[in-house]
Amino acid sequence: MVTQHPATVEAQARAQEAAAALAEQTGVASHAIAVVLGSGWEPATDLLGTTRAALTVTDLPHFAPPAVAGHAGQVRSIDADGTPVLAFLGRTHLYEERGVDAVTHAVRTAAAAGCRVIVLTNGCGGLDASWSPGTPVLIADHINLTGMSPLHGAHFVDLTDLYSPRLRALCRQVDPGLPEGVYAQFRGPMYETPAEIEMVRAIGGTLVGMSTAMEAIVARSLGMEILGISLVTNLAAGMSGKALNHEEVLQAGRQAAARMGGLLAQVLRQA
Ligand code: 8IG
Repeated sequence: MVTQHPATVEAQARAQEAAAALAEQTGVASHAIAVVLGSGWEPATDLLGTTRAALTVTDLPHFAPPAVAGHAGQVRSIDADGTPVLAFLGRTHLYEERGVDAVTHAVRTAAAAGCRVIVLTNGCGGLDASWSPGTPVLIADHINLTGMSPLHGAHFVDLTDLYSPRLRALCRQVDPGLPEGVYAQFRGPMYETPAEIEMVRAIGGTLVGMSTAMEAIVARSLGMEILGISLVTNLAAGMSGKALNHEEVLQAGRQAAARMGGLLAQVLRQA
């Protein structure tokens, strides 16, 4: 094994600390599957299983307080019919300017807590006009437009099949109508211009958001299997003739909660 960059060693040490605190505070020694619930996904949380313990993220070492309305900043240990699930309600984003290690601390903590599968969800804009707000879309691949990497040093990581074909097939068994898309991550916090959306379309992107790709890269570097699901909460800029706002994100989440919660509940039990 190639020597890890000191920044990786330090990030992993912080995650070990957080995982130890998590085990102590939840009374659950190890978790199997992690779920990160992004914008609009919070109403689906209660459908995943029985909550055994709930903490505020900042009760755990090295987590930043939430910066976005609709992000609860909670961590739950959920029993999904015997599968111990670690759920993060909300995440840290690049635009908070806490750095890439803050953005990926939950992923590293989940891996240190024993999780071998991670489900990354988000709210995003859609480039396919047939995806009305409230449509869940499986992430088939991503395009990283942030100009940043969450890895440190000469750490070469293969990203082929980053978003597990096995878990996507499982999702389509549960909900056969689910479309797939290619997620383009921007840094944010501004939404795109209509010209940027046309660029994304030209390079093969169909979803735009401000999260997920950084987390997926780190999850892969740690050997986790990754499922990505976007909730399209708005048509991408320039497509609807209307300005984008955060309230429609929360509204789309409430509207789609039952479908998303049911899907996640099945996946957690069968993954
Ligand atoms: I919710 O249209 C949500 N998040 N970049 N663009 C980007 N992020 C988003 C969007 C969007 N909608």
